[in-house]
Parts: sequence; structure tokens; C-alpha cells
Amino acid sequence: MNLLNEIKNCVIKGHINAQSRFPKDMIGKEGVEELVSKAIDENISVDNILNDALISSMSVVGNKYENGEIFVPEMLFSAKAMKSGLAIIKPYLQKNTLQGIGTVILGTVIGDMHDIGKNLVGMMLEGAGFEVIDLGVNVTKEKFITTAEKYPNAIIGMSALLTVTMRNMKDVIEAVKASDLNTKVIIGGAPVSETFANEIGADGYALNANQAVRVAKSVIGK
Ligand code: B1M
Repeated sequence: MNLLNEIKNCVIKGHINAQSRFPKDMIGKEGVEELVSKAIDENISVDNILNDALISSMSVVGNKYENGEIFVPEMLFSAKAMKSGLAIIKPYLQKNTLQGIGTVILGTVIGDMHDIGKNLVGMMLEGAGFEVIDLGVNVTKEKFITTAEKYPNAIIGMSALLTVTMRNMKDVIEAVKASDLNTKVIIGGAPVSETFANEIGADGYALNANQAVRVAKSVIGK
């Protein structure tokens, strides 16, 4: 198995490192942390590690969950393993930091606990020179608005991974429009689309973290 496939396999199985006690058949074996570090040492591009190992493994996890092969606890182990890999590549994603482009108030909408994609978007934005105010997950409309009032030039960036929670983005956008704020709002997340973004009146939509940077810059004319 090549290194990227080994990383992918460890994320799918939720195996973080050689000290991890999960899964039982991998105890003592190298996990995501060791293998991602090894891939970096072997000059495998960080983009490949991110897209071909870490992100692609989560689609496999999602399919397995959908097919009833795994359940929420296993999905959680995979998420932890994915995050351990992201933590290692984070400094490489952010190497060319230029500060001061703008500010993004970032959060996953109310009712939604998914934060891997949102965190990745945050890392890319910081790497591109944005200040990121990360409100975390399960963020209420009120929290987005009160934070935007404190940072009037900031963009609001919302993430949602569930079809039932993506609708909550509309409430935030309506609240922004009903206020005196001139805040731009960008959105993203697996179930979200450009059409949905237009429907709810978002200023921008991004399919992935790289696009999020481009969209964030474009809504503020940079
Ligand atoms: Co959940 N989950 N989950 N889950 N989970 C999904 C999303 C699901 C598609 C799995 C499936 O059925 N195939 C499904 C949703 C179905 C639907 O609504 N259509 C699902 C479900 C049902 C659930 C629960 C309801 C399960 C349950 O409890 N019965 C539950 C909900 C809890 C809640 O939120 N209230 C739940 C829980 C969980 C865990 C906690 C176990 C865990 C999350 C851990 C965490 O995030 N800390 C989890 C995981 C890991 C997943 C999957 C497997 C992976 C998500 C992920 O991290 N992807 C997911 C299946 C899948 O996506 N294929 C699934 C990798 C990440 C890099 O991609 O987040 O899409 P993504 O982000 C991308 C883009 O979307 C975009 O850029 C990112 C980078 O490229 N993007 C933005 C994201 N935000 C953006 C914002 C932007 C711009 C771009 O601008 C601001």
C-alpha cells in the first residue's frame, strides 16, 4: 500500500498513532500522525496529503455510515484521526502568511456539530492573511450578529453539513439584512450549493477551502 493509501486507511479506521488503543488490530502500529509526518519527510505535496488521503477518506467514512457498516462512534474516531492529520499539515498550509487582508467570523450553524471542513476553511483563510474569529460549532444567529456588530468590516462565513441545518443559514442572512450591518456573508458545506446560496441571498458560495479564500477576497473586492 502506498503512503497516501496507508494514511487514508488509518483515518477510515480511526487510528491516530502507535499509542492509540483503537482499533484493537492496529495497536502499536503507525497511525495518521506518524504516516502524515513521514509523507511530509518524503516530500509528498501537502495538497496531495490533504485531498488524496485526508479529505477523500472522509467520503469513504460517510459512505460506510450511510450503508450501515459503521456507526456514529466509529465516525467520531475517524474525525479525530482526520483532525490529528490536519494538525500536522496546518503549518505547511499556512506558510506564506500575509497579514491584514480582512476578518472572517466563521462558524458552523446552529444544530450542527461538524467542524472539520469549517476548520480547514479557517486554516486556509488564515494562511491567506485573513484574521479568523472562529465561533465554533452550533452557533446561534444571535452570536453571529453580535460578533458582526463588534467587527463591522468582517465577513460572516457559515458552514453546514446537514440538510436540516443548512436552512439555518437563511435566518442569519435575514438577520444581517434586517440590521444596520453591511456584512457580507459567504457559505459552504457538503449539502450547500451555489443555487441554494443564491436562493437565501448569500454574497458568496465556495465548494471547498481553496475556493473559500477566493470568494472571501472577492466579496470584499480584493
Ligand atoms: Co456526520 N453526517 N453526522 N458526523 N458526518 C455527514 C455529514 C453525512 C453526509 C454522513 C452520511 O450519512 N453519509 C450525514 C448527513 C446527511 C444529510 O444531512 N444529508 C451525517 C449525519 C446524518 C450525522 C448525524 C445526524 C448522525 C447521527 O447522530 N445519527 C450526526 C449529526 C450531529 C450534529 O451535527 N448535530 C453526525 C455526527 C458526526 C460526527 C460527530 C460523528 C462526525 C463529525 C465530527 C466533527 O466534525 N468534529 C461526523 C462526520 C465525520 C461526518 C462525515 C463522515 C465527514 C464530514 C467531514 O468532516 N468531511 C460526513 C460524510 C461526508 O461528508 N461524506 C457526515 C471532510 C471535510 C473536509 O469536508 O466538511 O464537506 P466538508 O468541508 C469541505 C467543504 O464542504 C467546504 O470546504 C471543506 C473543505 O474542502 N466547506 C466550506 C465546508 N464549510 C465551508 C464553509 C465555507 C466554504 C466552504 O464558507 C464559509
